[in-house]
Amino acid sequence: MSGCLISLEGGEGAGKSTVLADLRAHIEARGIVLRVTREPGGTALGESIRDLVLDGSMQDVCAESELLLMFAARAQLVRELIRPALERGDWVLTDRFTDASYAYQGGGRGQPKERIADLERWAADGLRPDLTLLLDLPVEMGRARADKRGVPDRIESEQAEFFDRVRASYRARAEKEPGRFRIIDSSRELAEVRDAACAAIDQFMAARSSAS
Ligand code: T5A
Repeated sequence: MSGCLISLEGGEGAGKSTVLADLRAHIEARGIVLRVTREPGGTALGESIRDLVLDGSMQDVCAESELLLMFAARAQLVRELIRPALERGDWVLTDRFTDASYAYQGGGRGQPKERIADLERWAADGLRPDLTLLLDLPVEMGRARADKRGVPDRIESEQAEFFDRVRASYRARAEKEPGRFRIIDSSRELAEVRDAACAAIDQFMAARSSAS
Protein backbone atom coordinates (compact mmCIF):
# COMPACT_ATOMS: atom_id res chain seq x y z
CA MET A 1 0.00 0.00 0.00
CA SER A 2 1.34 3.51 -0.80
CA GLY A 3 2.27 6.06 1.84
CA CYS A 4 -0.16 8.51 3.31
CA LEU A 5 -0.17 11.76 5.21
CA ILE A 6 -2.22 12.28 8.35
CA SER A 7 -2.43 15.63 10.11
CA LEU A 8 -3.57 16.59 13.58
CA GLU A 9 -5.09 20.04 13.94
CA GLY A 10 -6.79 22.13 16.59
CA GLY A 11 -6.62 25.35 18.55
CA GLU A 12 -4.38 26.03 21.54
CA GLY A 13 -4.40 23.30 24.19
CA ALA A 14 -6.60 21.02 22.09
CA GLY A 15 -4.49 18.03 23.13
CA LYS A 16 -2.66 17.31 19.87
CA SER A 17 0.72 16.57 21.42
CA THR A 18 -0.90 14.41 24.10
CA VAL A 19 -2.90 12.32 21.61
CA LEU A 20 -0.06 12.11 19.09
CA ALA A 21 1.92 9.61 21.15
CA ASP A 22 -1.09 7.25 21.34
CA LEU A 23 -1.77 7.57 17.65
CA ARG A 24 1.83 6.79 16.88
CA ALA A 25 1.72 3.58 18.92
CA HIS A 26 -1.67 2.67 17.44
CA ILE A 27 -0.46 3.05 13.84
CA GLU A 28 2.93 1.39 14.37
CA ALA A 29 1.25 -1.60 16.05
CA ARG A 30 -0.29 -2.31 12.64
CA GLY A 31 3.16 -2.78 11.10
CA ILE A 32 3.22 0.59 9.33
CA VAL A 33 6.49 2.52 9.05
CA LEU A 34 5.61 5.95 10.40
CA ARG A 35 7.45 9.27 10.43
CA VAL A 36 6.20 11.73 13.02
CA THR A 37 6.80 15.43 12.60
CA ARG A 38 5.43 18.83 13.47
CA GLU A 39 4.83 22.29 12.06
CA PRO A 40 6.31 24.73 12.11
CA GLY A 41 9.41 22.59 12.48
CA GLY A 42 10.43 19.04 11.65
CA THR A 43 13.70 19.97 9.90
CA ALA A 44 16.75 21.93 11.06
CA LEU A 45 15.56 24.97 9.09
CA GLY A 46 11.95 24.52 10.20
CA GLU A 47 12.86 24.30 13.88
CA SER A 48 14.88 27.53 13.59
CA ILE A 49 11.90 29.20 11.93
CA ARG A 50 9.67 27.87 14.73
CA ASP A 51 11.90 29.48 17.37
CA LEU A 52 11.77 32.75 15.47
CA VAL A 53 8.05 32.84 14.72
CA LEU A 54 6.93 31.84 18.24
CA ASP A 55 9.45 34.05 20.08
CA GLY A 56 7.39 36.15 22.49
CA SER A 57 9.92 38.98 22.43
CA MET A 58 9.49 39.34 18.64
CA GLN A 59 6.76 41.96 18.52
CA ASP A 60 5.26 43.68 15.47
CA VAL A 61 5.62 40.67 13.17
CA CYS A 62 3.39 41.53 10.22
CA ALA A 63 0.81 38.99 9.02
CA GLU A 64 2.55 38.64 5.65
CA SER A 65 5.90 37.75 7.26
CA GLU A 66 4.20 35.25 9.57
CA LEU A 67 2.45 33.56 6.65
CA LEU A 68 5.65 33.35 4.60
CA LEU A 69 7.64 31.97 7.53
CA MET A 70 5.05 29.20 8.05
CA PHE A 71 5.31 28.31 4.38
CA ALA A 72 9.12 28.55 4.33
CA ALA A 73 9.21 25.91 7.08
CA ARG A 74 6.57 23.85 5.22
CA ALA A 75 8.38 24.01 1.85
CA GLN A 76 11.47 22.53 3.50
CA LEU A 77 9.52 19.89 5.42
CA VAL A 78 7.64 18.71 2.34
CA ARG A 79 10.80 18.32 0.26
CA GLU A 80 13.17 17.06 2.95
CA LEU A 81 10.93 14.69 4.88
CA ILE A 82 7.32 14.25 3.77
CA ARG A 83 7.61 13.64 0.01
CA PRO A 84 10.56 11.22 0.35
CA ALA A 85 8.72 9.28 3.09
CA LEU A 86 5.53 9.02 1.01
CA GLU A 87 7.54 7.93 -2.02
CA ARG A 88 9.06 5.11 0.05
CA GLY A 89 5.53 4.03 0.99
CA ASP A 90 5.86 5.16 4.61
CA TRP A 91 3.17 7.03 6.50
CA VAL A 92 3.64 10.49 7.95
CA LEU A 93 1.82 11.84 11.00
CA THR A 94 2.20 15.58 11.42
CA ASP A 95 1.22 17.84 14.30
CA ARG A 96 -0.35 20.58 12.10
CA PHE A 97 -0.06 21.23 8.34
CA THR A 98 -1.48 23.75 5.85
CA ASP A 99 -4.95 23.83 7.46
CA ALA A 100 -3.23 25.66 10.35
CA SER A 101 -2.20 28.44 7.97
CA TYR A 102 -5.77 28.76 6.68
CA ALA A 103 -7.04 28.87 10.29
CA TYR A 104 -4.39 31.09 11.96
CA GLN A 105 -3.06 33.32 9.18
CA GLY A 106 -6.33 33.23 7.17
CA GLY A 107 -9.04 33.17 9.84
CA GLY A 108 -6.99 34.68 12.66
CA ARG A 109 -4.95 37.32 10.82
CA GLY A 110 -7.27 37.94 7.87
CA GLN A 111 -4.85 36.92 5.12
CA PRO A 112 -6.81 36.22 1.89
CA LYS A 113 -7.62 32.55 1.24
CA GLU A 114 -6.48 32.85 -2.39
CA ARG A 115 -3.03 33.95 -1.23
CA ILE A 116 -2.75 30.92 1.04
CA ALA A 117 -4.06 28.62 -1.70
CA ASP A 118 -1.40 29.98 -4.04
CA LEU A 119 1.34 29.28 -1.50
CA GLU A 120 -0.13 25.83 -0.88
CA ARG A 121 0.19 25.06 -4.60
CA TRP A 122 3.83 25.97 -5.03
CA ALA A 123 5.49 26.07 -1.61
CA ALA A 124 3.71 22.98 -0.25
CA ASP A 125 3.85 21.34 -3.69
CA GLY A 126 0.05 20.99 -3.66
CA LEU A 127 0.31 18.35 -0.96
CA ARG A 128 -2.85 17.78 1.13
CA PRO A 129 -3.27 15.27 3.96
CA ASP A 130 -5.21 12.07 3.24
CA LEU A 131 -6.79 12.35 6.67
CA THR A 132 -7.04 15.27 9.10
CA LEU A 133 -8.14 14.85 12.71
CA LEU A 134 -9.46 18.14 14.05
CA LEU A 135 -9.40 18.21 17.85
CA ASP A 136 -12.12 20.71 18.61
CA LEU A 137 -13.05 22.31 21.92
CA PRO A 138 -14.28 25.68 23.23
CA VAL A 139 -11.53 28.31 23.05
CA GLU A 140 -11.59 29.13 26.76
CA MET A 141 -11.23 25.48 27.74
CA GLY A 142 -8.24 25.02 25.44
CA ARG A 143 -6.58 28.18 26.69
CA ALA A 144 -7.07 27.14 30.30
CA ARG A 145 -5.33 23.84 29.53
CA ALA A 146 -2.52 25.54 27.60
CA ASP A 147 -2.00 28.12 30.38
CA LYS A 148 -0.97 25.37 32.77
CA ARG A 149 2.14 24.79 30.66
CA GLY A 150 3.73 28.14 31.57
CA VAL A 151 4.74 31.28 29.67
CA PRO A 152 2.68 31.71 26.48
CA ASP A 153 4.52 32.11 23.17
CA ARG A 154 3.87 34.99 20.74
CA ILE A 155 0.81 33.42 19.11
CA GLU A 156 -0.59 32.00 22.36
CA SER A 157 -0.57 35.57 23.69
CA GLU A 158 -3.29 36.65 21.23
CA GLN A 159 -6.74 37.74 22.41
CA ALA A 160 -9.70 35.35 22.70
CA GLU A 161 -11.34 36.83 19.54
CA PHE A 162 -8.34 35.73 17.50
CA PHE A 163 -8.81 32.13 18.66
CA ASP A 164 -12.57 32.33 18.05
CA ARG A 165 -11.78 33.12 14.42
CA VAL A 166 -9.19 30.31 14.28
CA ARG A 167 -11.74 27.81 15.60
CA ALA A 168 -14.47 29.01 13.21
CA SER A 169 -12.07 28.73 10.30
CA TYR A 170 -11.04 25.16 11.21
CA ARG A 171 -14.68 24.11 11.59
CA ALA A 172 -15.64 25.68 8.28
CA ARG A 173 -12.83 23.81 6.52
CA ALA A 174 -13.88 20.54 8.13
CA GLU A 175 -17.49 21.04 7.08
CA LYS A 176 -16.40 21.78 3.51
CA GLU A 177 -14.25 18.65 3.26
CA PRO A 178 -16.02 15.94 5.26
CA GLY A 179 -14.21 13.19 3.36
CA ARG A 180 -10.82 14.29 4.66
CA PHE A 181 -11.65 15.70 8.10
CA ARG A 182 -12.82 13.93 11.24
CA ILE A 183 -13.90 16.33 14.00
CA ILE A 184 -13.07 14.98 17.45
CA ASP A 185 -14.66 16.59 20.48
CA SER A 186 -11.59 17.12 22.66
CA SER A 187 -13.48 18.73 25.54
CA ARG A 188 -14.04 15.17 26.81
CA GLU A 189 -11.91 13.10 29.18
CA LEU A 190 -8.53 12.27 27.69
CA ALA A 191 -9.28 8.53 27.42
CA GLU A 192 -12.38 9.26 25.33
CA VAL A 193 -10.47 11.63 23.07
CA ARG A 194 -7.73 9.03 22.53
CA ASP A 195 -10.29 6.32 21.75
CA ALA A 196 -12.08 8.55 19.27
CA ALA A 197 -8.81 9.47 17.53
CA CYS A 198 -7.71 5.81 17.28
CA ALA A 199 -11.16 4.81 16.01
CA ALA A 200 -10.90 7.45 13.27
CA ILE A 201 -7.56 5.94 12.20
CA ASP A 202 -9.05 2.42 12.15
CA GLN A 203 -11.96 3.62 10.03
CA PHE A 204 -9.57 5.34 7.63
CA MET A 205 -7.40 2.21 7.33
CA ALA A 206 -10.43 -0.01 6.73
CA ALA A 207 -11.65 2.31 3.98
CA ARG A 208 -8.21 2.31 2.34
CA SER A 209 -7.95 -1.47 2.45
CA SER A 210 -11.36 -1.98 0.89
CA ALA A 211 -10.57 0.60 -1.83
CA SER A 212 -7.30 -1.12 -2.85
N1 T5A B 1 0.79 27.96 13.60
C1 T5A B 1 1.25 26.76 13.17
C2 T5A B 1 0.31 28.93 12.72
O1 T5A B 1 -0.07 30.02 13.13
N2 T5A B 1 0.28 28.62 11.38
C3 T5A B 1 0.73 27.45 10.88
O2 T5A B 1 0.69 27.24 9.66
C4 T5A B 1 1.22 26.48 11.83
C5 T5A B 1 1.73 25.16 11.32
C6 T5A B 1 2.65 26.28 17.19
C7 T5A B 1 1.90 27.53 16.93
O3 T5A B 1 2.04 27.86 15.56
C8 T5A B 1 0.83 28.27 15.04
C9 T5A B 1 -0.21 27.58 15.86
C10 T5A B 1 0.42 27.50 17.21
O4 T5A B 1 0.10 28.69 17.92
P1 T5A B 1 1.92 24.01 18.17
O5 T5A B 1 3.26 23.63 18.54
O6 T5A B 1 1.08 22.97 17.58
O7 T5A B 1 1.89 25.18 17.06
O8 T5A B 1 1.37 24.74 19.41
P2 T5A B 1 0.03 24.65 20.15
O9 T5A B 1 -1.23 24.74 19.45
O10 T5A B 1 0.24 25.66 21.20
O11 T5A B 1 0.01 23.19 20.52
P3 T5A B 1 0.28 22.68 21.85
O12 T5A B 1 1.30 21.66 21.61
O13 T5A B 1 0.63 23.75 22.79
O14 T5A B 1 -1.17 22.18 22.25
P4 T5A B 1 -1.72 20.78 22.07
O15 T5A B 1 -0.68 19.88 21.56
O16 T5A B 1 -2.96 20.82 21.27
O17 T5A B 1 -2.11 20.44 23.56
P5 T5A B 1 -1.35 19.49 24.57
O18 T5A B 1 -1.43 18.09 24.13
O19 T5A B 1 -0.01 20.06 24.87
O20 T5A B 1 -2.32 19.66 25.82
C11 T5A B 1 -2.35 20.85 26.54
C12 T5A B 1 -2.57 20.51 28.04
O21 T5A B 1 -3.86 19.96 28.20
C13 T5A B 1 -3.81 18.66 28.78
C14 T5A B 1 -2.40 18.16 28.54
O22 T5A B 1 -2.00 17.26 29.53
C15 T5A B 1 -1.59 19.46 28.58
O23 T5A B 1 -1.30 19.79 29.89
N3 T5A B 1 -4.83 17.86 28.10
C16 T5A B 1 -6.00 17.51 28.66
N4 T5A B 1 -6.52 17.73 29.90
C17 T5A B 1 -7.77 17.24 30.14
N5 T5A B 1 -8.52 16.54 29.23
C18 T5A B 1 -8.04 16.30 28.00
N6 T5A B 1 -8.79 15.64 27.12
C19 T5A B 1 -6.72 16.79 27.68
N7 T5A B 1 -5.95 16.75 26.55
C20 T5A B 1 -4.82 17.41 26.82
